[in-house]
Amino acid sequence: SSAQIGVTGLAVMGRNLARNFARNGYAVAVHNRTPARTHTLVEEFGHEGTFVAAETAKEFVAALERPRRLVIMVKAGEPTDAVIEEFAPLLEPGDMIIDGGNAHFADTRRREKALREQGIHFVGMGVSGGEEGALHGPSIMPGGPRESYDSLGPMLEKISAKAKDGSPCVTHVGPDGAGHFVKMVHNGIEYADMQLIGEAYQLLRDVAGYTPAQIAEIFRTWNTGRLDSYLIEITAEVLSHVDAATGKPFVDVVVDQAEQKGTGRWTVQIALDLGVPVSGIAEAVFARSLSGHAALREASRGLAGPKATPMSEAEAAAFADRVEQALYASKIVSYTQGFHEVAAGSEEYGWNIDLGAVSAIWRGGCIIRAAFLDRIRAAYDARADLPSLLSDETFAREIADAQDDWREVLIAATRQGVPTPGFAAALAYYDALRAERLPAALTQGQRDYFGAHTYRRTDRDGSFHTLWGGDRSEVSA
Ligand code: NBP
Repeated sequence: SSAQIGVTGLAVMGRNLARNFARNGYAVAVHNRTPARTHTLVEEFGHEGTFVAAETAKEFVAALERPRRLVIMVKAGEPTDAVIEEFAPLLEPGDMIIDGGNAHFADTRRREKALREQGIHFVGMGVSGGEEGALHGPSIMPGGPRESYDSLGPMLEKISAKAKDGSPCVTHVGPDGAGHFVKMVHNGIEYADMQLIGEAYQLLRDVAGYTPAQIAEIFRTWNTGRLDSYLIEITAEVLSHVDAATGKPFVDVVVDQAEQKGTGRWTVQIALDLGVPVSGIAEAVFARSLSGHAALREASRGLAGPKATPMSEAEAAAFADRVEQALYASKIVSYTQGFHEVAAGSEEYGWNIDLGAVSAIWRGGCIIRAAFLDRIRAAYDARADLPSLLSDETFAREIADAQDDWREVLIAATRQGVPTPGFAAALAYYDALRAERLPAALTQGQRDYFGAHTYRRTDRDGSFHTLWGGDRSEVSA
């Protein structure tokens, strides 16, 4: 028993995570259901560090020093349960199972509870950054029992991405499913970011008339400012790429139907359960789903749209600046919504999640890494119980400065018939939150009319009902 950590499940993610541990000086036991993967790993990368190849579950467990730390990196869902069932009987109290897959946090809660009864520490660990991140440093979101972090944390801190200030992009997020919950919301925010960037691209193309190559340059410029982020950077790369076979912009030869694996959808489903308005994330999920309805889109091709009005060069340049403002303001709103969901999940499940720490570990390694997250961290550092990111003075001021352009962009989009569900949902959320009065008062009146659902009054405590079918007098309910 010589390995400090073990990884089972050696597809792209597991293999790279195992190599990352080994490159950082840890002896790593490696195992995979199909042993060929294990041998390939050791043959190809054995020189990078100390690997202990195990063919069977027994060998694997025997290779680990105690308390054992066993990382599972298999397909989420049933395979994870299968692996836990195989290994748990071989473990002893105090040992640790760490699930680095994209598990649903409810599954993580169930598994943590079952394993706790056997004295095994179960750590649901969100990992972001794709295969490159797994190898060079991902953002890591471990949940599970606090004490497991005492021994696991330092190892994770070593292999994780580092933020610009050098701090590791990992923290103990909270008990049981907290880590996977936060990873889920990370992915939801990622969907929203990608949708907003997509809308910006489409506006620059269809309203301003720029080519993909010109838009790539615009994104490159944006990436030197407050939008500086991994997603903006790769957007410029994708837009400037030319298809070798046709000589056309790559983006024009790709089928425009976006796929999804499910974490964005979960974010919205859970938000609905928690009653958190994540309209921007929901629009991003729906936009992908709409894009995939090929037959429906085909059937709708001939529907009427507005007449196109081309822009002059000067108008286009001014419009591009406005789009940057709209994108930035919408981004603030989607992060506001995402952090609201994390706060609501934390409250519902008693996780006590530190929102500032969450934004700090997203600064490096993960897909949504961005300079922007430093500002979110600063906002929560200044006030840990911030009711919403929009209540932070800096963000409020930035939106105040951006809002005229944001509205202009949506007017232009509407006039030219360019769909901008993300920008529009973000602005509607902003306007609704700041509104003095909402039509919800009318909704309450309607509900009371048809269903005697009662309402509260602005001037007195209590619940009331109007006798709509009678003399319309009011009674206390
Ligand atoms: P996959 O999700 O493609 O899973 C393949 C691995 O699962 C192989 O090692 C396979 O073993 C193993 N496996 C399966 Br499938 N069923 C099994 C079973 N019943 N018992 C034991 N092993 C089983 O791998 P991945 O893309 O490396 O992702 C691993 C995890 O990391 C997933 O949960 C994924 O959602 C998550 N994740 C992925 C990314 C990413 O960018 N790809 C990012 C973040 C998180 P075999 O070799 O014997 O078939």
